[in-house]
Amino acid sequence: MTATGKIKRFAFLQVLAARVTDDLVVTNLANTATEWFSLRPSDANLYAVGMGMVTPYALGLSLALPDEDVIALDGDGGILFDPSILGVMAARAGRLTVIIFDNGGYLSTGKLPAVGSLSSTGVNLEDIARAYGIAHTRTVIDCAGFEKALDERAPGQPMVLIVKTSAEQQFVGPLPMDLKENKYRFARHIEARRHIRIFKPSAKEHGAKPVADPALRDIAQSSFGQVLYEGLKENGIDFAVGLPCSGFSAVQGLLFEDTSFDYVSVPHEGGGLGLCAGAWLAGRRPAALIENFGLFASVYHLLRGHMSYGIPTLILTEFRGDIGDQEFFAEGGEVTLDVLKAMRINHRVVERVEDLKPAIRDALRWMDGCLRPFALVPTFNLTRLKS
Ligand SMILES: Cc1ncc(C[n+]2csc(CCOP(=O)(O)OP(=O)(O)O)c2C)c(N)n1
Repeated sequence: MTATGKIKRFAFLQVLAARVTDDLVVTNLANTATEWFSLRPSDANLYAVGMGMVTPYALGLSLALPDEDVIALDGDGGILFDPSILGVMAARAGRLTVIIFDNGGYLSTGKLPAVGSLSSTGVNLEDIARAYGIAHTRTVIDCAGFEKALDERAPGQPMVLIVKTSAEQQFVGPLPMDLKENKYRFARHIEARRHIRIFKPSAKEHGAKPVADPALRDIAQSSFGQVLYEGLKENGIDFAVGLPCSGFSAVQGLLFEDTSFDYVSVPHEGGGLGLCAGAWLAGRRPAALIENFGLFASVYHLLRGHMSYGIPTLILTEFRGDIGDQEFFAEGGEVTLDVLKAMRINHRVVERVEDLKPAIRDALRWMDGCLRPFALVPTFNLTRLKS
């Protein structure tokens, strides 16, 4: 592996630490996290986010808190894992700065990695960002250039800043907390700063009346998509992501067209779940509307992200391959519930349209107490219900 720059990442982080004030900072895993912790220990940092999730988490935060400055400290390996998130970022203005430390490799996997990342073979990260539509990009190789690029950030204009670094790391000791403590500290920080409540432990135990079933009016006249749309909104879901899939196309369309609702159409379900996690950390109630094959594509994101930190998100999983569907989806259908079970993601199959709204309500209550995702799996036949 050949490093792409001459100056170590720690030197750039020192420059950054001298400049940040109350910025929310989401860091890559391993030494990026520990180096940043040693320079700017703060509850405004979310550390050690997994590969391909740093920029999605930061973008989710930025979308949920558009007047806050958010910084992602990503790596070349991290962003190359799934650069499609840059296209979502380009479509949405925000006070988000994505800094990609490009050392040409997967450095924290070993001191002398033999295998470089694609950036060491000539793939240009700034070209990728621009190809995805990011207008404001820079590549820098020294601290003076880094400072200048930081000064050139324009409010409301997302920026991707590639920093070429040497392969040298600074070994400053481990993080003094696990991911769950980090999640609590970070979210409590946002609660205090924004005067909002993110943690809402079970209302039942505190004497509050359960919310009455919002359900069941006019069901006979409504399609599945309409009831789901109403159920999400009536139960306080205020942020959703989705990748088009036939069973959810009606609800996705309704959410997309609803100008009062924050719906983000994503090119990869895993990145979408990253957005949900970021949005939840900023006080939103997120939902992901994804096909079960998208759930399979997100196993990594859920285990390394939501389940590691303990972050709730309502997952609506389309049940392709369920009985009633075409046989060529059967293998995926057969394992869907087992995959959820293996991930220890609590879930409920919903068969009847009148159970949909109560199921959403109960799932949200469960997640408030248990701080993990919950999946609702409407049967194939239910998703095909016409009014
Ligand atoms: C999905 C996944 N595959 C492999 C790994 C092992 N791994 C840990 S750190 C790392 C390198 C990440 O590269 P980059 O984002 O460029 O950061 P760097 O280590 O170079 O600082 C890898 C591959 C992982 N954490 N996640």
